[in-house]
Amino acid sequence: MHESHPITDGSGKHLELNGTAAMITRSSTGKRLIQLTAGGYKQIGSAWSTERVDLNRSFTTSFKAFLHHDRPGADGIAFLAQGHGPRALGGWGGGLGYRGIRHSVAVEFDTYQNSTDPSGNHLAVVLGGNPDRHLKTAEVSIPLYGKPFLARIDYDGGHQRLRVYVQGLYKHAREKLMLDEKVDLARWAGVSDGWLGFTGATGDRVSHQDVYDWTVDAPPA
Ligand SMILES: [Ca+2]
Repeated sequence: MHESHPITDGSGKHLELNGTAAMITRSSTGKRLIQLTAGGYKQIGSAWSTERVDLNRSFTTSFKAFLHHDRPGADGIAFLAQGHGPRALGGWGGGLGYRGIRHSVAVEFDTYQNSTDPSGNHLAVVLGGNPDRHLKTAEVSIPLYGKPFLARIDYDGGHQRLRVYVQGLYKHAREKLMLDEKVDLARWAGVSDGWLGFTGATGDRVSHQDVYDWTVDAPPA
């Protein structure tokens, strides 16, 4: 096994930030986090690791997310493996910041029900940067909005299987497997060595959308 290394090391130097994305320090804890959107309307942010990952091999990544505001908000965030590069940035609102990032596989954490969505609290695997077409969706048993949660995404390069686990960040919370799909990351990204990271967006409703404690455990590309 290879070592797991944190991407958000405090300095943010291994990250490329676009749109409204910024490294901020949460005042209550002093913790550094990636703020994808900052509570305004029609905001779009993305954050990518500048270190590429071999998408033909297995990797594991985990992160915590806190999507919050003082009232019901939108639209959510997505984790992507993509082949465009560290400046990739997609569409706002229901596009979750990845609409139009064509060479990609997205795992969305969607907090607002658009017409093509099953609910306002779902996960989905999406191919080709088109959030109107889900390869697979899953209802989440914990709220994605208003409370922080932990997500773990495993990719089995040998069997081309993507598994997504979610866990609440409260005492005795248990990790649950939410999605288990066959998907060829390198094929959809259009490259062998791709970029991992996050997108997030707001529309007519707003949200603060923060990602922190992000680690990637992968062989070097
Ligand atoms: Ca949505």
